[in-house]
Amino acid sequence: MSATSQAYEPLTTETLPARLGSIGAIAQRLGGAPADWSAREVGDGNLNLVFIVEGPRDTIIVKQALPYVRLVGDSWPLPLKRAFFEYHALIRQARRDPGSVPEVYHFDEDQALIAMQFFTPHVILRKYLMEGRRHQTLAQALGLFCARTAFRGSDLHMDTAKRKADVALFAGNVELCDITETLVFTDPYFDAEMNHHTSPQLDGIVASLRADVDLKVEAQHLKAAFANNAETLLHGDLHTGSVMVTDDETKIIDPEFALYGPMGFDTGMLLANFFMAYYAQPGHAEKPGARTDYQEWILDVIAEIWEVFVSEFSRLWRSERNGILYRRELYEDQNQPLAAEQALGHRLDAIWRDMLGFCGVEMHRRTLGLAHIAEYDTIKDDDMRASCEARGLEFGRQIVVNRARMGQMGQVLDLARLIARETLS
Ligand code: SR1
Ligand code: MG
Repeated sequence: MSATSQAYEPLTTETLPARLGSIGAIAQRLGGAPADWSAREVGDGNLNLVFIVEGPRDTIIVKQALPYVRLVGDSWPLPLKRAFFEYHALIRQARRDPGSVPEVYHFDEDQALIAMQFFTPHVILRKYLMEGRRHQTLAQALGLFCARTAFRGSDLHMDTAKRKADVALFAGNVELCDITETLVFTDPYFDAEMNHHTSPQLDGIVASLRADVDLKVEAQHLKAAFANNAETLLHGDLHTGSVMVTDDETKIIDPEFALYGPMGFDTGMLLANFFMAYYAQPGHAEKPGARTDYQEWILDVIAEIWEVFVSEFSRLWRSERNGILYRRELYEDQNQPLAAEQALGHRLDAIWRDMLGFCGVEMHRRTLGLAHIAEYDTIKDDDMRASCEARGLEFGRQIVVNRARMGQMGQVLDLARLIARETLS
């Protein structure tokens, strides 16, 4: 039984102070008595309850899993244990990239509840990008987070015993892996029950994507990589709704989909969400053409995230490669540092190719599947929305199918620009 000595029960704004009042870590942080605390529910994600709880001394976040998918309702049950995986991912991410994620104040496994740091005046990055706001250090922070968590959570850095134990621990996050396997890699490519898209405008392109043999073969290669290649501990759901920013800070939240998977996955998902923000800009422009410069800024951010990723991953490869793989005995210790550089180049090429593929399928599923994105959904004019979405779909298809032949970020960005300018039939 948990510290609250109760069987699992979802919190409400009314019950929260009394139910959490006896937990020392929470009570001390909030200050005063539970009767002095106020709570509001602000969860706008697809799965959980999220409360902002304010006390006389401090304000915290209390996140609690629900036993079902909030977006769909209780017809889709979902285990509470996802809070356990989120907690374990958060404490690992805090070690691997200090300061990037909320500090955990209290975890209650029975209540599927995490009390953690409240970021204010931060806003969700997705909203920030829709408003056309710029940020100086965003790419640096995101590139570092992706590289540090990818490298330090992998067998390039971890010893055998810790690594095996951790892979076994996160292997239990079965249902959330299943959501990604199904919603990202399968559903967009056939007429799945929960799919929806802007219709009739996108009907033609949707039919052609679902008939596209090359695309469907590549999508299943990517699914195989996701399911089989336990290279590192991933965030698992790193989109722009999982990032909070002020004009000079960047924080990463919500790693409940954490799993061991391929190194290019988190960066691919993240860049997909920037590319969709890029294609959505005409739908948010104050007047035609008003967001053209801003679109270029988004492409600059994409390029810088990848540049920072490569540079930090390479730095860690040279300085912290103490794990199971690519042992120094074989390279540096034999006075062959160039051999280690050769191996690094091969690993980065593989991450790059995977990253492009995951980026493309994420762009498809956020347009055709169950869970869409606000950048597109808030464009009221159906024709305008369809025009933005169709470009994202086309770009996604190109990078999935041609990723083995796309060697440079410049080439990818030129393709994005070309498709943005194209007259679509
Ligand atoms: C049923 S959950 C749908 C989506 O919401 C989450 O944020 C994940 O992205 C998941 O795929
Ligand atoms: Mg989430």
